[in-house]
Amino acid sequence: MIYTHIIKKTKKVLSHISTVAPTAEIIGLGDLFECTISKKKAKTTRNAKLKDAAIIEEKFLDLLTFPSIIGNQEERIALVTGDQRFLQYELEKNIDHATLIHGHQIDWDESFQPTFPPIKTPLLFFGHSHEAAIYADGIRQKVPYNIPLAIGQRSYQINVGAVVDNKEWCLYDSDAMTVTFMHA
Ligand SMILES: [Mn+2]
Repeated sequence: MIYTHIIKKTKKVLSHISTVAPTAEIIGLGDLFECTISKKKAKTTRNAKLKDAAIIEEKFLDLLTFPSIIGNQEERIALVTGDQRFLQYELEKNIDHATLIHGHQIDWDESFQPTFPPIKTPLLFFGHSHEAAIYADGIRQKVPYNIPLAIGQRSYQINVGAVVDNKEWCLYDSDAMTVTFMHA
């Protein structure tokens, strides 16, 4: 069962969130699923069976009780299967002083340097590459774990990291205007 470890990690993150921030609203940042058909093959694949395009497990679906942004994986699964359920997620979400997108909406050059899209909020949160990262006005900085970072008047672009590899998530307090990188 390939998915057992993903379910385990997702449960650990959700339980950590409920311990640390029981009243926090949870929002996923995309790529909840993984398309098992490659990017290259996906160009010509249509009407594939869902079981051939993604691993979908009831036990995992049961954990997804929160809204999410759409990721490139959901888009690819929808493309190759025609299954519209994978397009139910929002492309962008705006919350207090923050914009949420998936990282495939950012331009990445060959050395993975991002050009962020123009947004109206000081904070941009995204997921995509499985590595937490923080950019202050576009310049990458060291990720501070477990320490609330005061946003002040700056603009930050924040990759919250991945549940699947490192059980990472980010706590954003929009009243205190702090961001805390977390490891479950
Ligand atoms: Mn992605």
